[in-house]
Amino acid sequence: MAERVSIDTLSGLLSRGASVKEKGDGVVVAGEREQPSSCGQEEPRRTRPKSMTPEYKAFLGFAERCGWSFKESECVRFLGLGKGCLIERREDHPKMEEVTEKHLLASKPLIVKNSLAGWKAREWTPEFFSEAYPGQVVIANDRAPARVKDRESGRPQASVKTTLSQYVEYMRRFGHKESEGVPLYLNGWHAFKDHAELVDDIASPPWIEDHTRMILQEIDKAISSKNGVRAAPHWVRDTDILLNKVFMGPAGNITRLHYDAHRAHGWLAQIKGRKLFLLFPPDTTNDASLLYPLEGEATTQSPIDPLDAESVEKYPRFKEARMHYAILEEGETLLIPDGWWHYAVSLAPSITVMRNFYNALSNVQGLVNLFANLRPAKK
Ligand SMILES: O=C(O)CCC(=O)C(=O)O
Ligand SMILES: [Fe+2]
Repeated sequence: MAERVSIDTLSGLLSRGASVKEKGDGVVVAGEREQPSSCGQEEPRRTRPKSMTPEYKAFLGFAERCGWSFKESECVRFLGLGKGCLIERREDHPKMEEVTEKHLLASKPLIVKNSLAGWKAREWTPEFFSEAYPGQVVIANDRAPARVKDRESGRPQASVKTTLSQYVEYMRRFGHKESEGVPLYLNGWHAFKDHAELVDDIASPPWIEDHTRMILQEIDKAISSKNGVRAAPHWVRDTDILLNKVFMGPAGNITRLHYDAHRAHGWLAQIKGRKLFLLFPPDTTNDASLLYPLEGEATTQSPIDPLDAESVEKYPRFKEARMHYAILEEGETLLIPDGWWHYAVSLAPSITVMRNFYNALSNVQGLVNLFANLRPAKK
């Protein structure tokens, strides 16, 4: 198990090459290395290299080139990735049927501005969380998603177990100094499972046709009539709630290029801060494999870092991929239809709510397949 660590050791741990333990899935957990007693003398200087993932290095280079002022229109020029296509953005609130047809069925991303009207979550800040749930245990990662390939290359994802109050303090202090290493990302917190009251602070966007709960109920009926046993009470509600997540962290937190598992659609609501999203259409995965999907990973991922010129050179077909991009601003919601590749990097301290969802007309099969593979436990 991961050891719980304090704020003073949180970032230092990774930069000092903390001891790591396997947790499965290519994820390792950082624990404080035992220090010999210093007998009142100053601790010897550590010589281990600083923790600096290639992705974070690439982000810092990008931020330098932009002078840390990221304008959407200029991003593409700084990326040096050709023209790209700005993701459609709407100011009005589109009708649900229209979004289903033009975006879910026609597979086209969309951003809706001012989409958080009535959400109490608009008042969320990192401090709100640390005051409301100071002792909540959370795990922060130096990169995401986890990759088997990282483990093979000897640089697996490192994770630190800490409390929300420690993490928020860490976030407040984080200043992009080399000595701090990579910003740790709180990207796997199931906030709504741990604190059911938070569900009241958000709402499903009225323009999104989300049938997830209904489909789960049908699956529940089908499984229980087939096996003659009822599933655990509340599993439908619990499974549904697990599809919602809160992501929080400093500028420079990165989600590497991937697409979401089980054919899920996703929406991401930006509560605080701004995030650069780079998206690539599903057909990039076909014969040409413009994104060079990695073998053997739990989720479908690409080895390409779009912010890193060397990585882009190394995978020459990538230049043919049609990039769609946007900076998601506070109060905006991004819809990513199933199969769309996406890369995200926080450009400022950020809080995002994400939900994966299913729709009866488009991706329902993904959810059915997921549960069709379940077998009743052997007696
Ligand atoms: O970091 C983000 O906001 C993107 C997260 C994401 O795409 C995911 O967890 O599947
Ligand atoms: Fe994703």
